[in-house]
Amino acid sequence: MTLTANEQMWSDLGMDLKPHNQLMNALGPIYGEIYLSQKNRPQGMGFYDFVVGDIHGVRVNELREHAKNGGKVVATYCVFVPEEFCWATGAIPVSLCAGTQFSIPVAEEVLPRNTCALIKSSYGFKLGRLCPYVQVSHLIVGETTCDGKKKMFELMAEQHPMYVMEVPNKRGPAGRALWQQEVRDFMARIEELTGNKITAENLGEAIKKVNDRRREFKRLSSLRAADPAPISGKDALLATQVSMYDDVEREIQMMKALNDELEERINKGQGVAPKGTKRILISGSPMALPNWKLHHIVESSGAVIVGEESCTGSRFYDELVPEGIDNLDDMVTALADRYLKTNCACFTPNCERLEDIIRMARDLKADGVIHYNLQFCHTYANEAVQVDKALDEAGIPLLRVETDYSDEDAGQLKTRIDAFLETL
Ligand code: BJ8
Repeated sequence: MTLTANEQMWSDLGMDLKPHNQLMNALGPIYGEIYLSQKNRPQGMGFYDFVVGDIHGVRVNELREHAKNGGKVVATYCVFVPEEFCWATGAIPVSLCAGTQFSIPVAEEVLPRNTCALIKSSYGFKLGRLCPYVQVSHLIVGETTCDGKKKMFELMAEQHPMYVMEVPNKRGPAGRALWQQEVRDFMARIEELTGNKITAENLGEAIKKVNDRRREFKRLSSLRAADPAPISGKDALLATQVSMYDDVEREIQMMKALNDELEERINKGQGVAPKGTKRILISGSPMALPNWKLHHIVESSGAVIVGEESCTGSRFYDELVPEGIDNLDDMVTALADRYLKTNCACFTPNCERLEDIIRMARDLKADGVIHYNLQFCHTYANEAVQVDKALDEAGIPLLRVETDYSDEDAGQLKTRIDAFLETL
């Protein structure tokens, strides 16, 4: 049988071609139904359609070429991992997909079924040899954010070179000291992997670049405050998901062009849904590519999503690393402090997240918030009780949903979301 160029590449990367082809064949129609069926999309989304159209091809090929030329690829699962060290040393960081039901059955042969879908999907991609980004990477970086993840990483270490960063549970002086050391240890590990030294100069450049991408995402977020909304929540989510594994400079360009176009649309009063459409803020667990389930249901019910308080949303871009520091040690300290501001439910207490949700709901003029919880994620499920209380006090309507990646509960979710939208 003759292999296509992509199939040859996947085969060279040691992937299991048969199930992988099934995954690729399934993705096209799903994308068509969820994304391409939308009306009034910004032209700037054409780039993201192109990326998803060859999701395991063109970018993987770039990474492979980079590796052939002696470069390193560092795969990550969490926004706690400081990607700046990778860019500074010429390594390429890629955030791994963990958002599909497809990779879960193989994971459930090993992991307990009552584990969160994100963990099972991540593990299944490696175990089933279904993800070329995992295969092409020289190192996977995990973190101790939740118990399920850290135990899964021990198993994954049997399959792939792993490095795990310890994230503290509290942000006090002891937690900060631990994190400062963890960040420095990770920096040393990246220097060792790449054979390149981190200097004030190359780190300063990397900080500026990643901040520039964050600035474009912050700009996108503020543009989404317009009514009518200039872009759907689905499209904004997709741009975020893709930029987590794409080249940082290309993303700055693409996002800038998209934002310029959205600004024009706002000036002309154009949007993706009529003025006055119900506006929803999503808050909670991250939605790793290609998890578009909740956004699709909400927007198919006639509302528009205007923001995501999530690691595939504001937690990815809100905080900038301070620039203009010329001493390497101070630079690393400032960088570590920036990452410690990630308001993940793994922290106790995590009051800052409650403040973020309320601020975002107000800034984006959301009519209501949907709290998204991946089933079996205890940190977010328990924190949702406090989110409920804080939003109640702030007079912001909230719906709490708990789901996974399967379609089994889609009908039931839609009924609940329709009912919630009616009350707004
Ligand atoms: S900084 S949210 S990306 S840890 S959903 S695996 S917590 S059981 S993903 Fe996360 Fe980093 Fe925090 Fe963000 Fe565990 Fe919960 Fe699953 Fe989770």
